[in-house]
Amino acid sequence: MDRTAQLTARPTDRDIAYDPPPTADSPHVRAAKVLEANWTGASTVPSRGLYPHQWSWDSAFIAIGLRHLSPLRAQTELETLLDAQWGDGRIPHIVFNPSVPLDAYFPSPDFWRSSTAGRTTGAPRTVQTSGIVQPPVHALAAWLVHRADPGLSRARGFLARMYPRLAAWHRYLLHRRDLGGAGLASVVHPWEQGMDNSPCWDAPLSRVTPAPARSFRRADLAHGAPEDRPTDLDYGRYVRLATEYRDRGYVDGPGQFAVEDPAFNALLIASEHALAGIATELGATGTARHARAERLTAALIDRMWDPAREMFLCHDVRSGRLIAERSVAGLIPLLLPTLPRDIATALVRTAHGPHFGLGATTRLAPSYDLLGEAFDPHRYWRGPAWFNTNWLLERGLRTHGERNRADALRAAMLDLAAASDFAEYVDPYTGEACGATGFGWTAALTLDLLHDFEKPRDTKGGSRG
Ligand code: 9WN
Repeated sequence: MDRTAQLTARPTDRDIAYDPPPTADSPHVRAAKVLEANWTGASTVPSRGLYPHQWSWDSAFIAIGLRHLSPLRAQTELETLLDAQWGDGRIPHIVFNPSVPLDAYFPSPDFWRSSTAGRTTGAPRTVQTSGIVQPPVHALAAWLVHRADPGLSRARGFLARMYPRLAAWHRYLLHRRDLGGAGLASVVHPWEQGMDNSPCWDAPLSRVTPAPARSFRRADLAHGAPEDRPTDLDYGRYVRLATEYRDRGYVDGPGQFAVEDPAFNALLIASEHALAGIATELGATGTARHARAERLTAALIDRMWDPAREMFLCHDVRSGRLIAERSVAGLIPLLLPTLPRDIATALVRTAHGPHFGLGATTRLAPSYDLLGEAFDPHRYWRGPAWFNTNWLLERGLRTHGERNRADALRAAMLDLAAASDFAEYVDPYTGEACGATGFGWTAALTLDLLHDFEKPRDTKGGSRG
């Protein structure tokens, strides 16, 4: 199997071939209802209350699930996001819905001021966006969406329109964001990596002077449990970093915060393999992209692999040191098909060992080290389990032949997603629902996991491709 196929292939060898057909209250129907309720006509919000706009990596995961309901809507989801791409190639982390009141989410468009502050970096004029990015899951999503209905995709010229934009996005990350000089992409804000409040950011953030709490008004505390959300001090630092970036016109260069993260870079590499597949589908050759993905994999290992902890760590570009915190981000490179066997085996061991507890103490992989000092099973990205990271781990386990472990993780995800009413995140030990319910990517990735069970088993091609 070639590398793109390996990355996107779904299991063909499960013991259970059929699931009962969907009924009114089956997880399939309930997940579809969540996506219906969160659909705005051109894209899907992560959550109607807490996150009422379009988010970048959420949309990529949502498209991956949506393709099973409506390949057209899945294509539209990605097209809407990429319509807001900046001239320098960046895909913004939020695309604002102009009909949502400004005070529904902070920071709102009047904070980012993309069309004015981002003028020199090519921010779009007609749509308001944030100025930072999120993990590059998009090429992988576009490829999976295409494969759900290649006829429709070809008829609409979906990949032909996506390819140059996705290529520009990767170019932006690999050039403008190579702040460490190792060929890997850096994030310049914790929101960019997607795991906002991870203890990995505590050390680099401690160097940032917080913006005064009275200078901004948070909207997130009105939803869910305020004690689970980041503190005002954390928000002060998030605001300071975003303000400084905005005030220098969103031009990339040395700032106060620059971190190379293993999950962000692994997703970039996985997406580079997917871009190779897209290039081939469009009649070009994917060889150079596969080769680049392999070089990036080698750089990731060289720069971030910690043989003693048997996982990847974040690299703080400002201090030049690895950040000694175990986050689920350090397991996500398992997704990569060309990871050396010994590293893949070590990652599987770590995921199932005392720090993450899979198959033993936890139901899903926690976002952070169970034994870490900062661990808290309910606090945002400091311990709870998210469905997108577990979905990536499930793929990684399957990619490296860990079929039984992947099946167990998949079963636990399906169980907890439905039982938690498609929660944003759950307590990793008990599965208790936390944050918003009716969360977009939880519903979408549930559909993706379920998809296999609703079709006769295809013993040759795989059905979740
Ligand atoms: C900031 C939308 C996003 C996710 C992130 C998650 C959270 C935002 C916030 O919600 O971040 O981007 O306000 O906390 O951490 O992963 O994309 O679901």
